[in-house]
Amino acid sequence: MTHDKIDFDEFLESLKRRTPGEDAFHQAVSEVVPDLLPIVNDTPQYREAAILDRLTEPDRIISFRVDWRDDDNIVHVNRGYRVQFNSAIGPYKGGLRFQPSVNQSMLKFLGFEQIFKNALTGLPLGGGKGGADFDPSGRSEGEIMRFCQSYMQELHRHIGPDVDIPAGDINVGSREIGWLFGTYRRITNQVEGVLTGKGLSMGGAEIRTEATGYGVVQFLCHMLAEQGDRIDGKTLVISGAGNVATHAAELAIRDGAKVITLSDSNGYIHDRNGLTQEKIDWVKDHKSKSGASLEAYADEFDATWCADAAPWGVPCDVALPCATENELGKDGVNALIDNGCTTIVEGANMPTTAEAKKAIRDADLLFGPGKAANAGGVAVSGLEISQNRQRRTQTRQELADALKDIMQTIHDSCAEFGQSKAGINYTKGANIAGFTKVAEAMHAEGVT
Ligand code: NDP
Ligand code: 2IT
Repeated sequence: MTHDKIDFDEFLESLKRRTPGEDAFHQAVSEVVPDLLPIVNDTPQYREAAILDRLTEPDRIISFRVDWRDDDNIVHVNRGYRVQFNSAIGPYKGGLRFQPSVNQSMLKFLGFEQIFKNALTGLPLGGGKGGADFDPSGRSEGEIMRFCQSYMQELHRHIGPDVDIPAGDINVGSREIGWLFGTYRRITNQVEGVLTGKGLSMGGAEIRTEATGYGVVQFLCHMLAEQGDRIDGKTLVISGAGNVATHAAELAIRDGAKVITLSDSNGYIHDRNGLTQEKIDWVKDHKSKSGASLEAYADEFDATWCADAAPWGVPCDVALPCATENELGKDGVNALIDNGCTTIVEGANMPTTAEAKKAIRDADLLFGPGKAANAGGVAVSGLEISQNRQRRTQTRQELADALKDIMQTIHDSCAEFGQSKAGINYTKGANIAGFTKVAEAMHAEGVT
């Protein structure tokens, strides 16, 4: 039993000793724990219950072999994972990512962030994340489907509508969720809402596809409104060309902003005329083809292609990093500031490096953290679970209204918990608002 106050450096050193080499996980913990320490150190029962040690150790990590045959009948072996991080407030919930760089550290960072994000939605959802080091790029539909089927052949043992409910993430969209869901149904003979992000024909929720990107822009609008400002007339630089980026661009344009970039792992396009709905639809269609590069946009429309680069040097008012973790470093932030950017809102999970965050704080930029700003996706996933359990469907309008309400509530909770004389610290607000809910539940259930 320890009642000692916790020192951050000692806490981090001990975590690093126990989890060597898990840099992304250490980064995520380092960004959250300093905001929580004042509360934990002032609450003896949290220290006595070792809340922080328990919150930074996953409930369990499942890792397994995934065998599959390519179109030439050659057998491949990948590693699949599910990190079931914390279920104090509800079943594990979080996406699946298929990317060659997937490893345990990456999924622990994502699962850890998901605990706070899910708590912020106000829905009873615990935190989890999963995926595999499988590279779908350049693979045929048949190959990706066989991979999904093989992955679910093991995963089905560990999930369930009251246990763990996965969804999509990078390279896992409604097509892959359909194959995963179909395999689960065939193996278990249960038609349960055990995955979210399903197509509408399988009980998916309207607006789930759009929800993350739309929610990011709604969160941005609330942040601007708090400053007496508005999105219309603003110029936006967005990274990514996937689910989050294209839907953020879509709503931003509808709200009167001008979006001038998108990017992928090959480079970025700079469209000085601004994206339109027609151009975004083209991007969605083009990027749905396995391995397609955004470079073709520059030939299709009047735009510049910048290979092997990120869009942070392009002048703008607002930047929305919506591709992947650590895509925006200190130099990128400084370039954005030099070119007039005043606001950064994270669409991706942890897209800004620790150094970049310091540069953002030093320059006093308006900053929206991913765990709050991109929570719209998992929030609508939560609504999809409810509608599946009740065997009903909600209309697009009902779900769109619910998403709007949830993003407003998340903004207001962050503003309340992050309020200071210097203004709102949204990161601190998100960390504390999410933590408070989870810590109360963890404390209430006791320790064995
Ligand atoms: P998608 O797979 O739909 O799109 C990912 C995009 O990011 C693609 O344009 C991809 O380019 C680009 N990208 C991926 N890796 C890199 C890299 N290393 N460098 C540069 N670009 C890269 O994923 P999502 O849009 O769903 O996810 C984007 C981010 O948002 C992730 O951080 C995810 O965790 C987060 N997120 C997603 C949610 C969702 O509902 N989908 C919910 C909340 C957060 P390319 O096509 O070349 O690979
Ligand atoms: O990072 C995320 O919040 C997601 N990938 C969505 C998770 C979900 O369960 O909808």
